[in-house]
Amino acid sequence: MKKLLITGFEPFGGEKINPSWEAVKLLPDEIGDFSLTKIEVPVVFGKAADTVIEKAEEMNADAVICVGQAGGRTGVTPEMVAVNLRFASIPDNEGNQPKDVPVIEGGENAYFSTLPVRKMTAAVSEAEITSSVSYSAGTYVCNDLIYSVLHRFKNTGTKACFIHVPFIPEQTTDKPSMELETIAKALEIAIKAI
Ligand code: PCA
Repeated sequence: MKKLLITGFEPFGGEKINPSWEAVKLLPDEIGDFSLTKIEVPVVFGKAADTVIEKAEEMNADAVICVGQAGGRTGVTPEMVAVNLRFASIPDNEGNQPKDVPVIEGGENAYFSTLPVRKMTAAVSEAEITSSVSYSAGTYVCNDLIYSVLHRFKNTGTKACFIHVPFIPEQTTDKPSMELETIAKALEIAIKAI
């Protein structure tokens, strides 16, 4: 079987849970051709990437999918691109708040995802779960993580992408949300489409 590292984040920004890790935890240990390794990642610039890269190297992952919360989005949104920019409007979980500094000094301006995000999104939409391709993962820790992973595994057999997911109903009264089980189902469908 092929090896997939799938990651979710710890809570941040005053939230008590992060639907990304909650959904990843619900996934079966095998999906399609992949056996899954799941880890929870800190919401800390640099540390998130170090954690994921170390694990992906150790297990010699064929694919890496990082999942994160994008509060306010209505659907499951695979990210097409990551940019070499850190700009935090709130501090990360260790108090860092970088403003307009690169993720990697001298790195490419941007990287495209190396997993088939358009195909993955289409499969999720076909199952009648709200989903669209996103063209910005922001400039916070999620972008930082996927930029670093794409940089590290450029021109290797390890393919990667990021998927942002909405709040779950327990987190909000006035923002869009999606049931946790639906988010997990969407991730499963996306993985099957790779
Ligand atoms: N979402 C944040 C960081 C952690 C998470 O789940 C982001 O979109 O950058």
